[in-house]
Amino acid sequence: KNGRISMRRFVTSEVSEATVQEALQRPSQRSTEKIMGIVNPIIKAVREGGDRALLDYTHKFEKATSLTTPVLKAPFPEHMMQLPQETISAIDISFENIRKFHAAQKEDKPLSVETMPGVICSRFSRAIERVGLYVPGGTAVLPSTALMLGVPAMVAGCKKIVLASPPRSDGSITPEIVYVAHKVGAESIVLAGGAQAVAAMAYGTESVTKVDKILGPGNQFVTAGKMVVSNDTSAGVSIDMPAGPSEVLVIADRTANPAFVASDLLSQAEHGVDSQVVLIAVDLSEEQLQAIEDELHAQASALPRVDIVRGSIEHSLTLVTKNIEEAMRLSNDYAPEHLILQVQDAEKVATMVENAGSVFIGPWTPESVGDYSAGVNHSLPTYGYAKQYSGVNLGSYLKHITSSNLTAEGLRNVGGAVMQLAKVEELEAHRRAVSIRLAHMEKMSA
Ligand code: HSO
Ligand code: ZN
Repeated sequence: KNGRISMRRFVTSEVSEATVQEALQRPSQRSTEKIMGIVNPIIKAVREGGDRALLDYTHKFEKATSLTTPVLKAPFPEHMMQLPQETISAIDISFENIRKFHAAQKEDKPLSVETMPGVICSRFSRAIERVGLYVPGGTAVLPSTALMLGVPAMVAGCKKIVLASPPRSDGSITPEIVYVAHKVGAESIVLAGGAQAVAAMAYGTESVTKVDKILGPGNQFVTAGKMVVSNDTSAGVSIDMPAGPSEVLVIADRTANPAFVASDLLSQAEHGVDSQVVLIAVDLSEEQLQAIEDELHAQASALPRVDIVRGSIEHSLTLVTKNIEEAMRLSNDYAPEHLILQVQDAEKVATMVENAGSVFIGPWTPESVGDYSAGVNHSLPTYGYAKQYSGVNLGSYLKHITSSNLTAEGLRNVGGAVMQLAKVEELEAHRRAVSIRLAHMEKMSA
């Protein structure tokens, strides 16, 4: 329990590629079958029993037995968002930076292309009308997650923003979350967590507004709940992305400050015992590796959450590579949620990134700035899903709608291709929808 806090270490040139790959395997999640066995009945109960079932679960799981209504409707009472001035300004600064960065993701005008003379294809976007934003409870309160999910919803123009977060055992909700809900213009806060909160937002209850999309991180029950409801066509709800434990991969070379490197590894490690922490050390000497390990132990020992850190550091590792190319190859293969580059010419190295949720460039950019206040989103793909998913962004709250608009000339230009393909597919009505118009044009001009 009091032993040295240290990571396993592999020098890639001294072990097989298989060993490296094995070491980089994420620990497998608890069997989905078992989780589904718990989650499915909860979802069914809330879908059928509405508020009553939702409240029962909150009484049971959150121990919030005094809670008599599962929803807090806006306008939220002042006394529920009383906060120290420092916290208010910190939230306000972060809110503004996140707002700016996500507002910049708006297209200034619908895109429009004339693919052939008279054939105009356009695309415009509309906000998803109702979104449900899940803000996890658990070992830490996360008002920053409310910001990361709520601000882009506000910027996108979603008409109904519903927040859900498990209440404390006295039935209350952290004032920081209420304040953020107020700032983003949320219509309500669902005082519930887990799969029951997800089900309530997916199907709606007497007092919970049904939503069109559910976003936000959560534990395995929340994630499983999101998968179930998004697969139920009768719910008509989509989700942001699959979620797993949070991760960071730090690439450090000889120019990196060992104390900075250790502090970044630890800020991820303190999230939870299942957090993934990987260090790729590029051509570091034994002394430099030792310096990082000493820092890691010393800094970790002084942390309030040292027990959680111990748990996550246990399954974390250092890979020592020969050069930055090898490091980037391993990183792209791992596809980390967060990638921190503490290397020479970090900006140039960033151009080599193929797979990552969010990248933190250079010595003055700890992940924490992105977690809270820089403006980038912290709701990111984990578990290797950075290979095919983007983190939450403005587009997560929009649908893109396309339109075509042809002139008579346009139809004359493209009609031949359409009719020929319709013929190939033996869809005569398709072909005639064009030929009937072309014939009409001819008649008119005759
Ligand atoms: N690093 C977490 C986000 C977070 N950090 C919230 C602090 N609070 C996942 O990206
Ligand atoms: Zn974090």
